[in-house]
Amino acid sequence: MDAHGGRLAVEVLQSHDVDTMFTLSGGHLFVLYDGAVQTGMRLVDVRHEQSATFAAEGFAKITRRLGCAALTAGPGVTNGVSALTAARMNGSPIVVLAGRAPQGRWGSGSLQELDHVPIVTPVTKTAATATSAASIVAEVDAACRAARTPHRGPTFVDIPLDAFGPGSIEIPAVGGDDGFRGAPPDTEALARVAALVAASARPVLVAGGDVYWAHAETPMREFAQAARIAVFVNGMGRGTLPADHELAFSRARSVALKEADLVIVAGTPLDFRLGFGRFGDAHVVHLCDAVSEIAPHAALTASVAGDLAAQFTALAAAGAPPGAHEDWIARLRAEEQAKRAAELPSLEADSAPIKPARIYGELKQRLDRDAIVIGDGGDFVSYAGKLVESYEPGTFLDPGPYGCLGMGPGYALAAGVAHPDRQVVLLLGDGAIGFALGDFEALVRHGVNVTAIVGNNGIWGLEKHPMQALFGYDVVAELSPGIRYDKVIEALGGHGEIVDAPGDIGPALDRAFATPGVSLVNVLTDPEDAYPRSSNLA
Ligand SMILES: Cc1ncc(C[n+]2csc(CCOP(=O)(O)OP(=O)(O)O)c2C)c(N)n1
Ligand SMILES: [Mg+2]
Repeated sequence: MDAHGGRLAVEVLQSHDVDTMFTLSGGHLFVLYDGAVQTGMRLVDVRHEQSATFAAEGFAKITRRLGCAALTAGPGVTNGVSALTAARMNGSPIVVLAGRAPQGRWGSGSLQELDHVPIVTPVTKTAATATSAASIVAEVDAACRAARTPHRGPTFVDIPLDAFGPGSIEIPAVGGDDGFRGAPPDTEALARVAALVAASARPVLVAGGDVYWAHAETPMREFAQAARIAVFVNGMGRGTLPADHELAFSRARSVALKEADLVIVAGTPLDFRLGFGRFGDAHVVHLCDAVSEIAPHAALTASVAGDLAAQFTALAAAGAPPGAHEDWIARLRAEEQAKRAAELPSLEADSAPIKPARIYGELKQRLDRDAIVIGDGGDFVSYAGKLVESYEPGTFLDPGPYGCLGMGPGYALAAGVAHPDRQVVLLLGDGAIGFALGDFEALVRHGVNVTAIVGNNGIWGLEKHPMQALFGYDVVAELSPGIRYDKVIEALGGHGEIVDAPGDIGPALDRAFATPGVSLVNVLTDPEDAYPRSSNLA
């Protein structure tokens, strides 16, 4: 087609099913915006490029489609680096396009002149500069393909101001699946895993984000059912098996991983969240979407790389001897039920100041099955990870292993844009809210339905309590107590409430859910309450 480079870039994105671009304005991007306007690409603008990039990642996480952000040259790109890194660690498929100072005058000191590629190369799958209209088409198409191909991740293309010149170029066709599902797995390796399952007495499956990205939740469930295997989920794996499925467990995790004789970890790294892959005497199997993801540091009995849906389909066909694992499942169910019974009082606690668990006791009663819950904070969000149940894929979003605070408003914007008809709940620590507070203006302006809840303990709780435990004192962990974040949201055009009594939480949440647009319930919580955790900096 005959068009300028901005339009060509957008047409390529659209051929990869991208319909939304998150951005913050900059003159280096005007031609790209013109391309978006010409073609009906939705532009959603924010107040900080970190939020634009997190919104692109959140959009990908929620929709399992490519996310896209456009960042202006120089500071726009460097502001996006933390979010790009998070997307890399999460294997989230996003394409980040950027402006760039003109190549014709490179080195003369143009405004915002910076070579971004060496900066983003370590935190992206691919990073390149497009140097002409033809190169824009080729590079943006390659970036989309690389981002979508397992193991997925962020890609980057910057476009110099003087490379947008018109061209007459064909947009490459994206045919069917086009290999984006990953390579067919090795059938012999799968047969070894099936034999381990058949020989095991106490097997456990841990399913993570790549099961979700691979759309493998149905074959995963069929495998779990056929092999009668207990399932735990983490990260974006949450909801791939509904929390109320008879084989879904969460509270029994430490017992399960300690006593298992076989631990199959699928679609998630054997990182600090999984004790780096050391599970007592168990055989450890790592099922990955690509060879690059197989843990190099763990003592693996077996590993398989390739399309996770195909892996589970093959394993489901093998099944397991009838009755082989029932005692084990009953043992875990008893543990699960005992732990859940023990936590019930905290969900109803009437103590003042408010304990964070009580907030979740109230929230759980009000969440729809498909509510999208986003957690951005320390201890307050750790409670959410434990107490909020996920019933559908793509409904619980946290920062992932990179742990970057400040992703919440960007993710919430993406959720609100992608699913205007669903509950979107944004859980924030009072420390975390400071990173992207300005982007509540973007949430209000774009008219998304988001209910934010702040666990306001006046401290960086996840840092203060561990430093106390390690050093006997703490520094730089205090925030001003009782800040009226509810009034900030009112000033920005949303609905705000402050709550300091346990009995008022529920009614405030009801009003917040009933109010269209952005609401924020600012709950003053007990700074003495520390989330019980065994390690902090693993
Ligand atoms: C960008 C970034 N900076 C710092 C940290 C370190 N950090 C992790 S949790 C935390 C405390 C969070 O405090 P808050 O959001 O108030 O939640 P609380 O623990 O008090 O519930 C900090 C500072 C981080 N993970 N990310
Ligand atoms: Mg706090």
